[in-house]
Amino acid sequence: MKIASIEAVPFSIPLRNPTGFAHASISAADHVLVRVRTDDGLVGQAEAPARPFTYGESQQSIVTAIDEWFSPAMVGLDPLAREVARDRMSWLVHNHTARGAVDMAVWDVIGQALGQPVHRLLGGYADAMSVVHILFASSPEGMVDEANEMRERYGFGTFKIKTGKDPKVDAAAVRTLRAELGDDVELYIDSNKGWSADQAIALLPVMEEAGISMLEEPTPALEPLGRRRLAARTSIPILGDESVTRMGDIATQILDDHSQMISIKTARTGFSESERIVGMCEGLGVGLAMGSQMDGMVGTLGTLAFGAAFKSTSERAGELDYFLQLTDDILAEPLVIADGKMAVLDRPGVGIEIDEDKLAHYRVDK
Ligand code: MUC
Ligand code: MG
Repeated sequence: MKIASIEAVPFSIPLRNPTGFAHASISAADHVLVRVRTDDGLVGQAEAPARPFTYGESQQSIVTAIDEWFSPAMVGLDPLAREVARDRMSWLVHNHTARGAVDMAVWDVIGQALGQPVHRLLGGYADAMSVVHILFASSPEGMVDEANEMRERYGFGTFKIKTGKDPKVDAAAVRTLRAELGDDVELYIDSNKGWSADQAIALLPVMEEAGISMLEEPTPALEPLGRRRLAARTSIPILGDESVTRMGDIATQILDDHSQMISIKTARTGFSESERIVGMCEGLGVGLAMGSQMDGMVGTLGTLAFGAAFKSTSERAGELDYFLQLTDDILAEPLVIADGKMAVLDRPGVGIEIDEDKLAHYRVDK
């Protein structure tokens, strides 16, 4: 079996409401469906989300990177030669989500070829994951209403509060959510690097009082001393996300004590690189969380397959619900969240089945 071609299909699905966070906002899911075809007729698939503010990639740059670099590097390769694939793709610098999607689509092929779900091939630890609901910044009261509605409808027990714009508003949101939701829900914050170290330090009493479990990207990663100063003043672990995208960055962040936990996003490190990150973090005694790159349903299936595979990635709730923000999706069968959990699919590969009519409708290249 050989990889015969790789196709990159850009598509765009409007969001129900614009998603805003510290420095950016999006109003549509501008994603790319990556399809790896083999000479014996298998098709592996994955989703690459364009996130210019995080990785400097656009929908067009993802398509170009795949057409011009990743595809020539991979065509002709045996999909099972994973280490050769990893080596070839590692020389194509940056382009995180393009590389991540090609890697996941190759794993989808491998699962189909072996007749096994990818979550089993990777580790097969859990058959479901708890799901986090992300509360994007609105008024504190608006967030409470949303959290209560989502808890009622889907059974969520963990909420991530998007912060990082205005420390006063952030403090009010954290206090109000804890007071209104009670002590039996887990709350953590994600500032997308929006606070200065001094602002974050001044907010620590509020975070500690409210029992916030993790501080995700509180301050700019490119100011390592500020981050280390913050970390030294709190027992709440700092969860490294967009500042820790590669193995070397992760090692540096952990050893310099800028991050005490690591977010794994399969959208940016695929399955192959993410698997190594799991091993490195376990060895260093650092906890893991499955993050979302604001994935649609196809990307969410990748996060779920990977997160459920390992003990250390399935123990805490994963960010598996961003697709609820999209007005529609290209996955044929909608994903289900019940009692705060999402169950793995028991199908060969990642289990992605695309609704071709919807893809034809939302694709932006034809
Ligand atoms: C998150 O966890 O930060 C927002 C920006 C980004 O890169 O990912 C999202 C969610
Ligand atoms: Mg984040």
